[in-house]
Amino acid sequence: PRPVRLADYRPSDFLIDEVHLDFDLEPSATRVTATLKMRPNPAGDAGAALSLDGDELKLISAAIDGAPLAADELDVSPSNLRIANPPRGPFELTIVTEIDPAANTRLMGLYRSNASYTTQCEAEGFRRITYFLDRPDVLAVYTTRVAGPKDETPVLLSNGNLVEQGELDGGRHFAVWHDPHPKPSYLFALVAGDLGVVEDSFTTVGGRGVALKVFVEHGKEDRALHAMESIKASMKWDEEVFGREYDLDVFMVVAVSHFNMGAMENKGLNVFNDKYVLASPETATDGDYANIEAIIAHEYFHNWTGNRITCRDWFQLCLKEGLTVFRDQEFTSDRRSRPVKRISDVRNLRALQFAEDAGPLAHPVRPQIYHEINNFYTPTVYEKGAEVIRMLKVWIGDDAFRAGMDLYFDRHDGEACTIEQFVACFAETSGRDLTQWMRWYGQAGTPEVIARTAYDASARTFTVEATQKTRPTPGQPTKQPVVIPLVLGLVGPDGADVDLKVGGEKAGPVFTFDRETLRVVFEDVAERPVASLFRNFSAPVKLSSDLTNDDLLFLAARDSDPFNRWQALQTVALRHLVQSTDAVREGRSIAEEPRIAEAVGRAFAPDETDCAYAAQVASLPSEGDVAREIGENVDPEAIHRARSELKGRLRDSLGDALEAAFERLAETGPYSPDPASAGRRALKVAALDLLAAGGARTGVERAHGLYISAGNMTDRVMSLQVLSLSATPEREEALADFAQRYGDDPLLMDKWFLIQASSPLPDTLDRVEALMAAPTFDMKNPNRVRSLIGAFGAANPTQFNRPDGRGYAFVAGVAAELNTSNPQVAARLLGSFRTWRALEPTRRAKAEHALRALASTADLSPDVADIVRRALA
Ligand code: B3K
Ligand code: ZN
Repeated sequence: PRPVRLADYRPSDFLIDEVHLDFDLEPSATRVTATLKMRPNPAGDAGAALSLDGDELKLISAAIDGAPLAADELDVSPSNLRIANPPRGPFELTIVTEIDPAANTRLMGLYRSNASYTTQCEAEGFRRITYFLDRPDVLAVYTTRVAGPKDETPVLLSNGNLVEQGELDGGRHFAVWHDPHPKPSYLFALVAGDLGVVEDSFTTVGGRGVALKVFVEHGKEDRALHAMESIKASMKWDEEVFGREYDLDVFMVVAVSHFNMGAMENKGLNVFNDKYVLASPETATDGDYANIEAIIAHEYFHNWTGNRITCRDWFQLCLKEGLTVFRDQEFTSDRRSRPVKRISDVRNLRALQFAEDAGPLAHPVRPQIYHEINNFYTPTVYEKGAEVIRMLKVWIGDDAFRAGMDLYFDRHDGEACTIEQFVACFAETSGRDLTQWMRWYGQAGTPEVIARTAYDASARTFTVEATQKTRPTPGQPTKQPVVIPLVLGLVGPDGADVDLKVGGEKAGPVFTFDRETLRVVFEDVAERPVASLFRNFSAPVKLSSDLTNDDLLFLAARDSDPFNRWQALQTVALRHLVQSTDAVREGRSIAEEPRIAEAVGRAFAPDETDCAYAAQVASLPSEGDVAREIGENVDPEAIHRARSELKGRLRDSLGDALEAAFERLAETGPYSPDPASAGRRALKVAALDLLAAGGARTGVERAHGLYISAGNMTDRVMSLQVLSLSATPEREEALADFAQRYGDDPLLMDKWFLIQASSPLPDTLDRVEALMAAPTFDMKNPNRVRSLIGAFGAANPTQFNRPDGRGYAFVAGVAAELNTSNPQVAARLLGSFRTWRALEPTRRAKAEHALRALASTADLSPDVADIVRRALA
C-alpha cells in the first residue's frame, strides 16, 4: 500500500450528516444496511467521484435516493466502492453489505467471540462493516438498530441513548439506539450477547442523571464493582478539575475476553479488554486495581478529549491520546501518591519511549508519514505526547494552562482538530510565541542534555551551563534546539533550597532552555550548593551532568523534590551498573560501592511511612535502563550479571534490615487495595526480591512461605515472581500449585504464563514453547499471546537476546504465524526488536537474520511489513 502523508491532507469531497445502521445479526452472515444522508462538501472538490472505503466487504446492493444503482454506475471491490457521478446536491445512499463476524479473527470491525458480538473500529475498522468515508473528519449523527436472537443475544447495545426496543418473529428481538452527538465512524460501537450487568448511577454537576452499566460475563458481576467505582470517581474528577460534564443519559462499559488492546472509548459504550475491568480481592493484584482505575479514567476522559473534540486526521492522534494520557496521569496523581505516580510514569517512559526514540522505529509525536496507522499507537504518541503537554503546563504556568484548556473546549467542541488549533489556544492564553514549541511535535528523538556546574566562592556565584543535542533519527538527519523548561533548585549544605537570584532579581524555578546552550549565573550564593536539575522530570530529556556521586547521594538524602531524591540514587546506581557491566565483560572484578547499600537501606528503615515511595527507592534501575545508558554494543547477559551481583551485595549488607522489614510489613487485616496498603506490599516484595537474590536459601524459603500463606493475589503473584527467578524445587512446586488453583481462570493463567516467560533461567524458551501447547493457551486470544510470547520478547532481556538467536527466531516465527489471522497483534510482538541495532555484533547479526527471514515471508500484512521494513531500514 502507498504511504499516507500529512502534507497531502485534503478535506473530504462529501459529508455525511446522518447515518442509519440496521444490523441483522447472524454468526457467519450478518446483514448490514447503512442509509447515509450525504451532501457534497463545500470545502471539497465540486465534481469529484464518491469513493468509499471498504475492507474485505461483500456488497449486496446499493441505491441512491431509493433507486438501485446499476452495475455500470458503480465500481466495487472488497476495499472500495466508487460512484463516478453522484448527485451534486444532498442525497441518500443506501448500502447493504454482508459480513462474517465468526470468521473475523483480526478483531477489527464486527467480530464474534464467546458467542457475543463486539466491534472495534479505531482506527480503520468501520470500513469492515460497511462502505464509508472512514476518516475522523467526517462527523455524523448515528441511529443504530440491532436485531438478533433473544436467547443468544438478550443484550443489544450501541452508542447513545436507547430509544426503542421490541420483539420480532422467530425468537428474535431488536433495539434502536440514537446518539445525538456527531461523531466519526471510529467511535461507533455495537455489542450483542448474553451478559451480566452491574448498575449504578451518577448525577452530574448540572443535574443530569446518568445510568451507569458495566457488562461482564455472567457470574463475574462481583468483579465489576471496582470498575464501577472508578467510573464514578472519573466523572467527578473531570467535573472538578477540567470542568467537563457527561452528556448522555447512559454510560456503559463492556468487558470482552478477545481484544487487541486495552480498551476503546466508543461514545457512551466503552469496550474493554476484560483484564482492565475484572477485579476482586481473590483474583486481582494491587497493580490490576490501579490499572483498571487508570484505564477506566482514560477512556472516560476521552469523552471530551477525543470524542467531543476529535482529530482531523490520524496524524493528529496525539491530540487525543497524549492529552488523555496526561489527564489520566493527573487523575491518578490526585487519587494516589503524586511522586510515586511520576516516578512510575518516568520509568515507563524511559523503558518504552526512550527505547523507541533511540532505535529504528523512532518517529515524531506527530508523524508526517505512515504506511499502517495501527503501528502508530506508540509510546511516542501516547507517553511522549503526554509529556509535551505536562511540559507546556510547567512552562506557561497552571493558570494559563487551565485557561487554554477551557478555550480549547469552548472553541472546538464538535470539531475535528489539529495540533496547531490546540496549541493556538495556549499561545492565546499565555501570550507566548509557541512557534518553536511545535518542534516537540515534529522532531523525533530524545534531547540529550549535558549540564556542568561551577561554584565561585569569592564571587559567591554558582553557574549552571547546559547544552542540548538531539541525535539523528530515521528521515531526520539534522535537529533544531527545542524549548526545554528546566526546573531547578540549588540545595544548600543544610538541605534547604537556596533563594535563586539572577541579574539582581529573584529567578526561577523554571528556566527556558531553547537554544543549544544555556548559561545561568546565580548570585549571592553563600556556600557551594548542589544543583537539583529537571525537578519532577520537567522535560523528557536524557540528562548527564558533572554532579559527583557525593553530590547525588546528598540529593538522595536531602533534596526537597521527591522525584529527584529518587532520581539521584538511581543515577548513582546506574553509573555503578554501567561500570560493573564493563568489568564483567572484561573479566575484571566489580568495584565496591557501599554507599548504594547505605542509601537503599534507608528505604527499609523501621520509621519509613511512605512505603510506596520507599519501594521505588529500593528498586534498582532495570536491565533495560542499563542497556540504554550503554547505548551501543550492548551485551544483555553481562548487564544481567552485573545487576545480579549488585542485588547480591545489597542482600549481604542489608540482610537483617530486609528480614526485619519483611516481617514488619506482613499482612495483618483483610485485603484492601488502597494505595497505602499496596505500598506496604510493594516494599515487602522489594525486600523479598533482595533477600532471594541469586537464589539465596533463606530468601527462597521466605518467598515460598509467602506464596503458601498468601491471603491476597498480590502476595501470591509477587512471591511466585520472586521464586521464578532461580531454579529451585520451591519454584516448581509453586508454579504447579498456581496452575492447579487457577487453571480455569484465564486472566490468572495469564499471570502464570507471564511469570514463566520473563524468567532469566536458561530453559525459559523451551518452557515457553512447551506452554504454547498447554490447554489453557490459545493463539486466537491476544491476552494469552501477549502474556506468553509478548512478555518473553519485551520482559526477558537475557532469554529473548540469547546469543544463539533462538529467541529472535521464535518471536519472529510467532509473528509470522499471526500475520494473517491477527496482523495487529503480530506487529505488536515485533516491538521487542525496537533496540536490536544497539546489540553487540553477534546478537545483532542474529536479530537481523530473524527480521530478514520474516521480511522475505510471502503475503506479509501491511502491519507486519511496515514494522519489519522500518526496523531494517
Ligand atoms: N483509542 C484506543 C486505541 C485504539 C487502537 C487502535 N489500534 C484506546 C485508547 O487509547 O484509549
Ligand atoms: Zn486513549
